[in-house]
Amino acid sequence: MDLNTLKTELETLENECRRAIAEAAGAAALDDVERKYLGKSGALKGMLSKLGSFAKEQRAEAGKLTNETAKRVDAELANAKEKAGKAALDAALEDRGFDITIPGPVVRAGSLHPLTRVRRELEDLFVSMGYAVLEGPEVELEKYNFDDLNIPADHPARESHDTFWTTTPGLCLRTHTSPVQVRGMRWWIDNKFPMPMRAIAPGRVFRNETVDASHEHTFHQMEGIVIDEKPVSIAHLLHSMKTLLRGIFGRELEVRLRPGFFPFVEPGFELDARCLHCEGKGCPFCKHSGWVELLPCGLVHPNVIQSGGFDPEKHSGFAFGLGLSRLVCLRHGVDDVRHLLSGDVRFLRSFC
Ligand code: FA5
Repeated sequence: MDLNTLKTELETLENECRRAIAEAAGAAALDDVERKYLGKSGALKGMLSKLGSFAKEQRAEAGKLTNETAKRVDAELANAKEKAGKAALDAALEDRGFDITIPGPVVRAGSLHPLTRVRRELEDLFVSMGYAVLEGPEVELEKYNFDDLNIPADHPARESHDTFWTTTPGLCLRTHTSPVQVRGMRWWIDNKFPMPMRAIAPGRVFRNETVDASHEHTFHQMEGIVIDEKPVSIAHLLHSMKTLLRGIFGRELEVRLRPGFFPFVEPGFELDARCLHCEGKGCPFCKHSGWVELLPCGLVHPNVIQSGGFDPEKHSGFAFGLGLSRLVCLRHGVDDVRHLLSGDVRFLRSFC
């Protein structure tokens, strides 16, 4: 074969291909065309087998002509396939009555629960003051929840905590975060951490009590404890409580301190904050008293220091048990503590 004959044959084949492509209806038909002309045993591949019949000096030119034809047909085919794909999509969309002008569904971003936010803020604040953040178990031994906290077996404080007992004797759902006081002291000593010991322990607590706007059966507290070899006074305690409230509310809150009784502190105090819902006028949240019981605290009782493994002759300290759930309500204007763990998305969305 000579080059002119090859050119004519290629031209005829290319025209035939273009016609076949133009006539093919849809992607499947185009696949058939591809197989017939460009496939392994297709017509254009067959042309390459004829190259052996060319004189040596013409062989390169003949190969080039054949490849160029194959490339043009390939491009034509790719173009046709793209158009067929688009046409198929348009037809499918048309069929389903799809309207691209209708706005899509709104994707709502989630956000952190206000309790989580306030807890993290408090953790940052206390960590910046050198406190460690500790955790304790929610299912707690009676020993840590009561005995080691200087609460005698027949003490009314056990009743007032309305404990959820498990079927295992001596095991309950913790009624407060105070068990972490003793656990924390032991952990501090075991790890030979330097004094003073400063720690907070935020967490969930449980009480079997009648619920109302300011009382939930499941709520959050944050324990705080400082133990030092140097004498720790009520002035240290008050300074820390004021720093805590200023850090959370960004301003001085009106607070009042009154004597409070907890067997694990001596002396003990109740720090109340002026109710922000009613500005002190009285509402269901503050039980119409104008004040919200927020932050009981006191100097750690020597018996508790002893249970923790420190020597009460040489060590002293203070502790507090912040009502985290109530604090979140006060800060965010939530007038009923039961909203916090209700799982109601309308409530949660108001914090997005
Ligand atoms: C205690 O739980 C003590 N362990 C606190 C403490 C720690 C005192 C260290 C001294 C030293 P109380 O039962 O008062 O104390 O609870 C502490 C705070 O938790 C309350 O001031 C209140 O803000 C909050 N709280 C108590 N009961 C509920 C409840 N049912 N629902 C929501 N918050 C509550």
